[in-house]
Amino acid sequence: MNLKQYNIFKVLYSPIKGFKEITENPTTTGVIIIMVLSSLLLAGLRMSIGTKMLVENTFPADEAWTESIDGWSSNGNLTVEQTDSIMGNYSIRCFVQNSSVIQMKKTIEPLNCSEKGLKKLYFSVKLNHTNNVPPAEATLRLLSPDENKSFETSFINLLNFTTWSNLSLSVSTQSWEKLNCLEFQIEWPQNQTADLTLLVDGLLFGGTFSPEISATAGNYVNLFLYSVFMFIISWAVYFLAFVLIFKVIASGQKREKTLFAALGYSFAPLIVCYLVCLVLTFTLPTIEITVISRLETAGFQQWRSLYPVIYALLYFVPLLWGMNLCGVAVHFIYDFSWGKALFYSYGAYLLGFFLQGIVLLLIGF
Ligand SMILES: [Ca+2]
Repeated sequence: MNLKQYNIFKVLYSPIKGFKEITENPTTTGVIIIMVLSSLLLAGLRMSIGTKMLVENTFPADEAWTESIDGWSSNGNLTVEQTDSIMGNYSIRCFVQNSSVIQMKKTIEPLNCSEKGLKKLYFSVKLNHTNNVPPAEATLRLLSPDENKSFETSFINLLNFTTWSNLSLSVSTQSWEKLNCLEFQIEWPQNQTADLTLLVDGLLFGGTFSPEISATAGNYVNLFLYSVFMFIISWAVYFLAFVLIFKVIASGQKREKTLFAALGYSFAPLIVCYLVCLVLTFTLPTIEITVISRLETAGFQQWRSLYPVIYALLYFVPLLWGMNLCGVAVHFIYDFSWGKALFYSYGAYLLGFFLQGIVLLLIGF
C-alpha cells in the first residue's frame, strides 16, 4: 500500500496542498489508515504507562474490613462512622465510657500471609479522650489460633493525637499461615479515666505489586479496539457539529461527503502526538503506587514533571492543530475566505469537542 496517495502525512506538513487534493478527491480510506495508526499508537501508549505503574495488591481487595462492624468486637460500643472516615464510606467507631483503655478486635477468616506475599499492614486511627490527655501506649497485635504465633508492636511513637494517623507497619518478620485476628489497644495512665473514642479505617494488608496493565497481546488488542471505538465516536460527533453549523451558513451546498472525509483527516495530528508521547513514556521509570502513595520519590517527580507535556500532547495540541486543519478544509470545500473558513471551523470544532464530552458522559466513558 502506498500511503503517499492518501495524503495522510501531506495534511501535516503541507495542509493547503493536502486538503486541496482531498476535497477534489474525497476518500475515507486515508482516514481509516489514520484511525488504525493512531489507535495502534494510543494502545501502545496506554500499555507503556500501565506496565510502568505498579499498583499494590491489597487484602482485602476492597475496603470491606472497615465498612461494617461484622467481625469486630471491643470493650465498648461499636458503630460505623459515616462523617469521619479516610477510605471508603465508613470508619469503625468504638466508644468506651469512663475508662483508661480502649480495645478493638477484628476477627477474619484464617489468612495465609506468607502465601499471599502480604508484608505490610496499613491502617488509620483517630483517638479522642474527653480531657485531651495523650495516650501512654498503643499496641497492635496480630493473632493466630496457634497462640505461639502472635505478633505485637507498639505504634505510640507514630500516633498523632486528635487527628487521623495513617500508618504502615512491616509485618514481614512473621511467616503467618493462619492469621485470624487483628487487635488494637490504646492505654492512658490509669488515673486518667475518661470517655474514649477510637476510629479505625483503611485496614488492609499489602506489600506486593503488579502492573496496572499486564503486557499481554489480549490487553493490547482490547486497548486498540477501545481506541478505534473512541476514534469513530469523535469522527461522528465532530461531523454532526460541522453539519449543524454549515447547514446554516452554507445552505444549499451539499458537500457532506467531502466534509466527512476532510474531518477524518483533521485527526492526523493524533499520529504525531501519540508517537511523541509514546517515546516520552519510554524515558519514565517504573513506579510503585502504594496504598499510601509516596509522591516525594524521584520516580514520581519524573512522572509529574512530564505530566503537563503528555496532557498537552493528548488533548490540546490535537485540538488546536485539528481545528486549524479543518479551517483549511472548509476554505476549499465551501469556497469561503480564509478568515471566514477558520472562524466557523473553530466554532464547529469547539462545538464538536463539547458534544463529544456529552456523548462520552452519556455512554459512560
Ligand atoms: Ca472504610
